[in-house]
Amino acid sequence: MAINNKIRNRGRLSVDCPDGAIADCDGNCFPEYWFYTYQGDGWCDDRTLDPINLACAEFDCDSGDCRDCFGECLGPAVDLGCGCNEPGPGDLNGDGGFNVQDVIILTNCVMADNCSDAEDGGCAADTNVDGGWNIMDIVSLANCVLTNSCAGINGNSEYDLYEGVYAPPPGLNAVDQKRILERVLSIAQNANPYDKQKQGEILNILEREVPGRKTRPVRKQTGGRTQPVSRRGGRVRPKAVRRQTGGRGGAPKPWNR
Ligand SMILES: [Ca+2]
Ligand SMILES: [Ca+2]
Ligand SMILES: [Ca+2]
Repeated sequence: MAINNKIRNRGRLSVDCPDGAIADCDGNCFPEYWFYTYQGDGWCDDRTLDPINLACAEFDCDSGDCRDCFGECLGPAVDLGCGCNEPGPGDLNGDGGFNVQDVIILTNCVMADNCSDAEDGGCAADTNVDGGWNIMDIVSLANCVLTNSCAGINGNSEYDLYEGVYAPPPGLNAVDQKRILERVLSIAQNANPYDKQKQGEILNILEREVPGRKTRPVRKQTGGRTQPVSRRGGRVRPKAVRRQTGGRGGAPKPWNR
């Protein structure tokens, strides 16, 4: 891409910068090469970590780096693998989080062989993203809840850092949730993926141990849809999160004007 095309709309901001510098969205001057380097590099440069801010119309919302899946600049919507603003794999109850409640719903639909009857065609239940539904999905979900990495399976590891995403359900603390999931894994990991007896054992553990469990199997197409993730309120963009670390070295200061 030609440099002059990459830095779009340069000069529109009425800020005097030294020669070789350009003003960012906040009117701070930075060396031109910062713009070549940061605009459209796949990282959202909204001054969260580095001091430069390219998340405005003048820089095409950092050439799209800071747009959400609906195209809104700095918008809250995320695509976790089952569509923009839809619950992603592992979030079977569509509440935006991943915990043992989701494991219960998953185990129920695996046992009933009806995960694909859900409104999303079984996308949320296919936690190992192989197109099928069996004990391996239970293993994958239990493991990713234990390691706070369920959204990362679909390349959305930033979402894994959102506040409360791995909170256990009401009435259960994190220690007990961990213990229950480890018990589930101790059976599931060595089981034939289609073994109904093992699936039943897992369900028994969950039903005994999880308070206020919900046994509804999966959302049906005729049922009311749970609210999209970002309209629940309380969901915020992750703070100070990068997909990589250390790629840029120390953060320089804006140039003096
Ligand atoms: Ca960028
Ligand atoms: Ca959930
Ligand atoms: Ca699967």
